[in-house]
Amino acid sequence: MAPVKVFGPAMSPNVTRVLVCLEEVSVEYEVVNVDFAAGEHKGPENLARNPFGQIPAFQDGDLILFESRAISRHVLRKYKTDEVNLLREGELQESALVDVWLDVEAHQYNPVISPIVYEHFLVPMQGGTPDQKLIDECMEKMKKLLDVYEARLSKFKYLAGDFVSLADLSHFPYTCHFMATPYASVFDSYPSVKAWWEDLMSRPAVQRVVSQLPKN
Ligand code: GS8
Repeated sequence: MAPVKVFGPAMSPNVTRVLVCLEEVSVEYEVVNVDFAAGEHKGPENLARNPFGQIPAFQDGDLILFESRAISRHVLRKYKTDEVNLLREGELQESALVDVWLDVEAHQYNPVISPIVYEHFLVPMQGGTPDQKLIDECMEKMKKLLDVYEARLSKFKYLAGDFVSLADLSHFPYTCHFMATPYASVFDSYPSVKAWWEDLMSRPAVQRVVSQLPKN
């Protein structure tokens, strides 16, 4: 069977999210680069896959998808096994809690962490100066968020309960980059969050993706 295709560079966080899911369910995949510098993401081929001209896009046979969290859910639903059920499908309460914490990641965590990563790494790469005021504001919001995460993770091993799920894994891409910034030490004040992060990083699927990423 032809491997599924993921369009976009592996190091781009929303692409990384999809790769972690594919690794978790052991599905063979091909990463097809989309050259941002050449504007390929806004070209007709990528627009046909993702009408917003963004990455990632994804192809599984006839099915073409975009939006990394939707792609991730598709992958985990289609390729789930009895051992690897990272959406907790078939368990009404557990899957509802996975949805809750997946939404927390998308709507609370991502908007706070992504500007820090963007300002710290991408802005200088593009010749600009990081907006320190924005970083500082996001760091203040980050601490408030981590208070909530610490309370949750001091009661449960993972965000949705005592089982790992997409809700946890979805935090990996931006946190991985964040951990290479000088701001990473904020995690030291949150022992349960730190233990959770170390546990996620020790997962073989996560490590296989890490090995594909350039070192920051
Ligand atoms: C966000 C995709 C996105 O912002 C998702 O897939 O989760 N909600 C979407 N992609 C960025 C690259 S960062 O990984 C992108 O393609 N930016 C170019 C643009 O917006 O023009």
